[in-house]
Amino acid sequence: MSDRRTFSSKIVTIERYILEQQSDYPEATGALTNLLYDLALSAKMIASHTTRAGLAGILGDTGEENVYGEEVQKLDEFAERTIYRMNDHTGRLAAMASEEEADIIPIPPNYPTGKYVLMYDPLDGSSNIDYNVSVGTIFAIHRRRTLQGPGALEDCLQKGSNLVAAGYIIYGSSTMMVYSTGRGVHGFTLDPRIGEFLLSHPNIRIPDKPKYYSVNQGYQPKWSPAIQKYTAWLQGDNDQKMALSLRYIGSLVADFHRNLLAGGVFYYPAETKGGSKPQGKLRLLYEAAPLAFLAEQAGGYASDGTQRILDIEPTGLQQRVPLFIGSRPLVEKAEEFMKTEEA
Ligand code: AFP
Repeated sequence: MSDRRTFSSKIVTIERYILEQQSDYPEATGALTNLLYDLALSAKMIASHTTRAGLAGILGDTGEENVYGEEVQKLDEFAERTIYRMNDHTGRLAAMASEEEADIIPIPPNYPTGKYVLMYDPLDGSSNIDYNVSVGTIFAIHRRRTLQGPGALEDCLQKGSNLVAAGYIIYGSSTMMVYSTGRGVHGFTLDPRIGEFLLSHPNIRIPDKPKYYSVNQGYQPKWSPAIQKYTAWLQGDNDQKMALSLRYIGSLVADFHRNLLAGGVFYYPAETKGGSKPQGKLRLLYEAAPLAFLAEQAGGYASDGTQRILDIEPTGLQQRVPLFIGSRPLVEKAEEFMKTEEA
């Protein structure tokens, strides 16, 4: 018989972990705890589809476009519906907002409303699905601002520093849920044999020594001189002769996750020189702010090049922002380069 002491780490399910965290707050009603647990359950349902995507014959476009004019894939729809149906009736939410929808998603009038709003990108990186590349779900939770009744737009248009919780699920070689309620970042890996998320990455901190820079270098001709110089700096044009390796998947959750664990910077800058993306591509509320919350909780930082992402007051659900995110010194370096442009 094997020695039981060989395995020193405890086996902790996400359910138990979330509950234990709640017990530190005697005033907590359990609404946030249950909301996070429902998201973990949604993740399992979505993961069961992403892993069978090819087999189930659900690959391919639906032929429709989302509010940004991008093609919607069938798995997007499944993820969207799953998260909505898991959360519309629980009495924990005042409203939801999804990257796939132009307006806020109200709670049906026959169900009670609650004190939180949930914003989510149901399946980020979905253009990669057909190629078996990792995709992800991103979520952000705010406390509602309005006092009662149905949730309103102003409940969703809050800056990232007000976030109560945020996280993502990555559907990759394994499925992981990574989240923070403002007390560190914790990662759980789904054991498909037992259908449980188990704590695998407690208290994630971005390593001090960065390894990677991540950017779509194909757009380089459209970058401003500051971004060009910053990229050269990352490639070794610096006093320390520190040259980082390039890794870019084109699936934000996967790129962010790798750099969170390995150290590095991801950026999606604004395009100049007649480029079609003057504000970059990524959405403040569904992508930049929740990941910025996680980055800061892990000792990193996120900026739009001139200011902290978490300090940006949103003006619309679909607002885009340039994004620099990851190891703090690397993101601050980007801000330094951007300042030279302003001067
Ligand atoms: P899709 O959901 O259309 O695949 O877009 C993914 C994404 O929003 C984000 O996950 C990536 O970081 C980024 O776009 C990749 O964009 P580029 O293809 O322009 O590099």
